[in-house]
Amino acid sequence: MRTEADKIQNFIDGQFIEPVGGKYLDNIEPATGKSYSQVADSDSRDVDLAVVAAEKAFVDWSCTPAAERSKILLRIADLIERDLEKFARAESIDTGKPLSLARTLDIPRAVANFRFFATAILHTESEAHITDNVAFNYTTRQPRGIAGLISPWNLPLYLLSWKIAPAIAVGNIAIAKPSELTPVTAYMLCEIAQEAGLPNGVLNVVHGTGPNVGAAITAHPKINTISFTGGTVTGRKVAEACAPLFKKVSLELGGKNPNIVFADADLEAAIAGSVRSSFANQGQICLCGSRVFVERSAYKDFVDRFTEKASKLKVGDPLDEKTEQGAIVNKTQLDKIKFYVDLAQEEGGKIALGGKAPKPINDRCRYGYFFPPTIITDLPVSCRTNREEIFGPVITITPFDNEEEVIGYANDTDYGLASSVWTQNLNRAHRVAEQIHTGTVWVNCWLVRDLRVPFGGMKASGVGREGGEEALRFFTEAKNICIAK
Ligand code: TXE
Repeated sequence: MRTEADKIQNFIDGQFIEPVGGKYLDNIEPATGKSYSQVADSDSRDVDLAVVAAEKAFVDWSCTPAAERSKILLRIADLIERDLEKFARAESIDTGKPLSLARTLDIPRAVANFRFFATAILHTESEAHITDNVAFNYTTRQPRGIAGLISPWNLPLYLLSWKIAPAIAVGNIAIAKPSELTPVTAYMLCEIAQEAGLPNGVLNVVHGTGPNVGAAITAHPKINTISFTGGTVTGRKVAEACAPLFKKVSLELGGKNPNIVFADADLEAAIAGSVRSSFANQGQICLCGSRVFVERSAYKDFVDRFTEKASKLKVGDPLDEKTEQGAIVNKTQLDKIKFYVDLAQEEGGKIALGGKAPKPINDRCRYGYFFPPTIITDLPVSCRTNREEIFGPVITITPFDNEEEVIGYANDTDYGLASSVWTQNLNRAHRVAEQIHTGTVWVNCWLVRDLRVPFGGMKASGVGREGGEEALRFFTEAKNICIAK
């Protein structure tokens, strides 16, 4: 299996092929800042080829029995699991995340995505409605056709498989575009799909930039379903491109998630959970709790202990087994993080931890993109640092005096993706969770995942829900057949 130092080609109609324009982009390893492979720099001509293959493949795949589709998806899951270590290493090199995180989170969750949807399609219920003495209605759910699946760089295989698995499980064809920054695991997935016996053309992957490939996918009249995960600004462009063509669209966008700690919480658990939710994957998870609010009576104790714990996170070479904080995905993102740390200080914030790029990690990583866990206090709630998504290991901590106040703080953002509440008071947990405007509220936990629950954001964090039944419905078209009695 090729994972490094190679040309990452497109996968269309079951074949690895050169992009029509013959161009490639450098694929940079974040930990070293050096190019280590080349990725196809495709354009609309490659998307056109994928659509031709997709139309052809749809004829048979949409009629393939669910049990047969299920078997192939289960095989894909088994094969990723067989190669888990290779996938984890490839993803660590490609993204800069610690190998241990890729091994325990991203890749196992990608396996789980395929297994879940492979079996979910075997257990769906059909709906029928009797209309008095007048008619009998039954609803069919048919695959929609060709789905354009566009994903970001932070959890490449996990997020792409979260889209590919339900789309093809219900009989659609997938045209996927991974982020041009992290293309390797999508490439490896295509090899696995071939080995698993997925018919040619059912999964097509077109690599390249957003403006060249992503925009061609959203503009293509024959791709009628778009599932997008990425930044809010890009999400708006996707929505604008899709609206005139009446495409069905799901948008999973950014977040500025509140993490609320009440004084009655189990502080030990809240601190451990908050260190994770603040800094996992160097804070580059849309669900990270980047705004921490702590009830004033526990504030000092929390800040001291939280800072102490975060200071012990080992920033290092992502491939080192002991590393807990790897590299930032690229220089642009690193510069963005530095910009916000400067801005926070201009806005009156105090740096309680971090704030400056570390000394070179080791010789291999001398030119890598590293930034340490950074904690900022003393900022007003409504400042830019507290409102705009940074997407890095930088969080703010703010005290609050009562429930009403902190609910106001939590909701004082354009985003509404996820939140956490730490308290041992059950009534309070329910009360506060009800009033926070986010698609997910975790109580005394973070990132716990049940694939059956609806997942998605409110406000600028997106439109639509993924996961379980929601995904099966998103990727199918309901039709009602009404028969007169
Ligand atoms: O994301 P983009 P970027 C946030 C984070 C980050 C910001 C921008 O704050 O700093 O988004 O990061 C493709 N039409 N998140 O620039 O551009 C692109 O090639 C169609 C949050 O990497 O949104 C990639 O495949 N597609 C997020 C995908 O969209 C387009 C995770 C996402 O890239 C396109 C990552 C276009 N016009 C970043 N332009 C999360 N919520 O998980 C780009 N793309």
